[in-house]
Amino acid sequence: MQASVISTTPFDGQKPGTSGLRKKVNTFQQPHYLENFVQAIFDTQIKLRGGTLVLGGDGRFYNREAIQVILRMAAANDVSRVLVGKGGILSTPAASCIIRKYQTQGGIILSASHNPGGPSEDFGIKFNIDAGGPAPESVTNAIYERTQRIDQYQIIEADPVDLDQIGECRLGETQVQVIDPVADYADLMASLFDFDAIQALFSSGSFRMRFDAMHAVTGPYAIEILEHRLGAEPDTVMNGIPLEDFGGDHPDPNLVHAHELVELTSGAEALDFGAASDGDGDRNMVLGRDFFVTPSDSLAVLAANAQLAPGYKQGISGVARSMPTSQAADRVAEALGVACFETPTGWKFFGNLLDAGKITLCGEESFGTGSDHVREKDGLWAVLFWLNLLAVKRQSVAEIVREHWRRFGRHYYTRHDYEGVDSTAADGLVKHLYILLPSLPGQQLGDFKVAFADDFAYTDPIDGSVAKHQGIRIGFEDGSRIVLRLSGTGTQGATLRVYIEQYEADSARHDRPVQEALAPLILIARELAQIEARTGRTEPDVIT
Ligand code: VG1
Ligand code: CO
Repeated sequence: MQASVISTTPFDGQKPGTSGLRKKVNTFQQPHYLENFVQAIFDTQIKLRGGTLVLGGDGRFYNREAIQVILRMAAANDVSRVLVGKGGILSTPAASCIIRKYQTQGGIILSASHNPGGPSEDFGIKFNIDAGGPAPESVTNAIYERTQRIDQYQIIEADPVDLDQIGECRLGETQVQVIDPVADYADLMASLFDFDAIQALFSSGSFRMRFDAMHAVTGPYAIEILEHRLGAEPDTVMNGIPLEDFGGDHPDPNLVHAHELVELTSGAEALDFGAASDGDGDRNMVLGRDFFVTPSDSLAVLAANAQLAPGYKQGISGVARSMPTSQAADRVAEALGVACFETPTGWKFFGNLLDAGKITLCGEESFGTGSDHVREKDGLWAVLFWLNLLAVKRQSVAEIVREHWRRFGRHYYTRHDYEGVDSTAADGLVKHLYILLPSLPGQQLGDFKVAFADDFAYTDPIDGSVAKHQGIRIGFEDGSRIVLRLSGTGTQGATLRVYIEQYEADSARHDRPVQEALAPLILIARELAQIEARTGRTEPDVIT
């Protein structure tokens, strides 16, 4: 079949952010917009010619149309085989699993993750390399550069592929396989966790849980694993049917957007365990009875208890956390005598460390936790890890975390997000801080003395690549920190994220309300950054 060569001109701003290219749906719907970006992937990722591509998305609005376009472009660009998820749907961690398991040359994932979906909401696309992880900056920069010069793309004319039937078909010379990714992913989970112990916990009759799939991609995976393989009660999975608009909500597993689950785990009738994941299934939130596990703590607890899960019984080689994530994991690494790495925000920075075997576990404060089993953060994996701990320890979530704090101390932690801020004001705020930074060390701010203040840069220990301007860190002598950075996943204006952390060794002081415990540092951050004066905001939009 002859491929058509279509003339095109570059679009501004096709630069991937923290995790791929994310824009409003109507931006992607412009003629040639998606095609230009996809052609830039094929032009720069030459291993895909003659190779195998994994393709799927989180099922949001425009997913199906985009899949059909990418399939016809893959055929025109000599990709020999495409593995596409049934219905065009693949969770991000399942895509990573499939890329690795079938030794493919990479994958294209269509997702805007936790951002809302629908005709006037968000869409996204990203490329994952053959190791299964999000493309490193060298690759995303090459793709971006190509989008700035692109003048044509290739596509074949063909009828749409039936995405709803498992099976094979040909599109030109390209073999398209519609696969059921749930089984491969579930098998991987069964190889890592003690399914017998979790099954026994579920059948004990004394344990009640819910998993909130938030009408996003994990529903089918969670139903198969939790209800079918592990014998959890039917209806353990709530909002389990993926919808194009996620039921009109933000598929963002935090205390604000997963409030239904929060209510189920609070009060007299509270469940023992609640968990949720996001639009594309890579994030997780873990709740106990009247208890919220901060993602930074979750990473630390999993690291400290890793050997209780069969997949990690040999122990861990090291851990990594993104820079704004609390230092709770650092203390565990120190106790275990393993390395702890501090990387910029975004999962792509963990890839080399995982590939080199330097780390086994990694995580981000933004509800992301994962390990070397795939190269993405993995929501259900984290939930199963917690279930494995609960089943083996026979303690409540709160008991496990409190015991952890008694041993390692507590890192009080919060993140304040100011969304949809005027971009010029946000840039001005960051510039103001850059100017302030050199004068801060040694200064006394309230009860806190500044130990260091910098514009975080990271040199990858494996390939020596350098990532600059990854956020502003202000560290105090007692180990407390204020971190500020602008989001790289938003689609409207700027989002300012302010991260606050304070260490408390004394277990008599581990039960304070978080916002109260951190109030002095929160105030210092607001004043230093002149948040109100520069953005007009007196309160954050989201507090996690
Ligand atoms: C946010 C989080 C970051 C995460 C990224 C992608 O990025 O802070 O930790 O890796 O989202 O997560 P930003 O630049 O908006 O702060 V997901 O679940 O969107 O793939
Ligand atoms: Co996500």
